[in-house]
Amino acid sequence: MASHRVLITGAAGGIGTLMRPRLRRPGRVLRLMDINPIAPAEPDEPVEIITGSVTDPDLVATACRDVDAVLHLGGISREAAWESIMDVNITGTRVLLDAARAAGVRRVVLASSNHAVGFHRIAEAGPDGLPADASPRPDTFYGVSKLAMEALGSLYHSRFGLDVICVRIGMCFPRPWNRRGLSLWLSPGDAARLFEACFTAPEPGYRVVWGVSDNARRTVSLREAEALGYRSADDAEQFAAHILSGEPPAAAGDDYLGGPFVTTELGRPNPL
Ligand code: 15L
Repeated sequence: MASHRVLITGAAGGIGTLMRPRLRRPGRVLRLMDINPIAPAEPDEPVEIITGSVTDPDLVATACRDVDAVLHLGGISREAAWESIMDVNITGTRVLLDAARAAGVRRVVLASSNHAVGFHRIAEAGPDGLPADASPRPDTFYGVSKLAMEALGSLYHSRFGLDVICVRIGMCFPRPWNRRGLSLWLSPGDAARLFEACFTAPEPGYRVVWGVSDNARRTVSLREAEALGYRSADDAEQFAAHILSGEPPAAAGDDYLGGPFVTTELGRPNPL
């Protein structure tokens, strides 16, 4: 599918900032939207900037106009009070999908999270890693919102035929920084490769895939993402010696995919 204009919500956030240079393509315009300030366009950088909330239907309708694909990163990216999670992550996703449908956008990529299934035990993940169709096991209100996001994506696919791909992101940072990261890291380069596969896969319909690099200690499956055309080029193992030399031997939630999120207090912002 041609992606001449791609809307990225949450463009000023951690992953949005990492993706901005990496999703640049000849002939493509990136439309960047965030409630927080977005760095202005570099000379000759083909970007359009929209400031405001994903919960604002009029603004999101404008943002979706003449767009080929949406990468929906906008939202709260950790545990928070139920009301704000519900408003920004759940209502925001519904507003986005509704605007995309009304504007005739063909494809939407939703940033889901490992915390949708954070209460799965790593030991039960199986030899290929936990599959993307593992049962819902949220670890926080945040995790619940990511399941709701996936459910909304399914609904808008079934009702209106939108292609919707939900990417359960592991940990997308410039480099892994703790033991969990050795299994769940999604390198910025791999994130761009995966999102590009999501934009270009022919007729994906509705999918849920894992978003991680092909880490030696990977605990989740890459089969579903590879079926879309994704090929990881990175592995967190190069950081293992450094990380393991500095980290205490055991941490809360170590047995679970969601790690420390499984013990965090519900509704209270947790450290990332
Ligand atoms: C997430 O879903 C968060 O968005 C990210 O900031 C990390 O905290 C990550 O999960 C994690 O599992 O550590």
